[in-house]
Amino acid sequence: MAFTLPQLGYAYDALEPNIDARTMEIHHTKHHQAYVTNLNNALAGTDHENKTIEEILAHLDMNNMAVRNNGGGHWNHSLFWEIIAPENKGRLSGALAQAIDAAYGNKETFMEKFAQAAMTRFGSGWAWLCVHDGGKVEICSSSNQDNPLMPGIGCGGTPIMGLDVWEHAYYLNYQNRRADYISAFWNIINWNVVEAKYEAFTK
Ligand code: MN3
Repeated sequence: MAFTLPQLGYAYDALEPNIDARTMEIHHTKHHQAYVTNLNNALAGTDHENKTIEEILAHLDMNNMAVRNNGGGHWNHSLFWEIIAPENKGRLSGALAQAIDAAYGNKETFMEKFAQAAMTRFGSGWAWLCVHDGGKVEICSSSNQDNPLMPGIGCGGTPIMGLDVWEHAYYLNYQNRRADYISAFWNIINWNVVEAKYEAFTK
């Protein structure tokens, strides 16, 4: 089964002014589509062809750059589209809020640390909020299209929230102002989805 580009649950212009319509359209139809196409090409005829993307990433040969870059790209963007929404949906609450308080003291400190991880990722990459077995949460970041599901990335756990800090995610609207893009991200998080992912992992 070839991988396919997931549909978004909102229109390209629905996230404005936080993320502009042109960025969303190019990001989805060009960048993410290219990861899907290139991943399918890289897997064609191999014994990975019928595996889930999570299985592929968990047992990835990190020297296989085509699958590493494009498999990561496909998984990362699929998560990203899911955890953003035209306006904040829900609020940080429940078991996830408790886990964040346990790890970082309070929501404000968590947001600062997450923004710092996104800001200090040099070049292209992602900032993550991950959940570990037992429910502990951890912020980390990784470069390019790597993610914590891959072997040896160094920030274990399963991402339940991710922020794309590649320039292609923000440059048209924000140019070099990554900090402003990160601030805007807090306006469009779908906390209901992030919390549901936390609860699905820990139940
Ligand atoms: Mn991207």
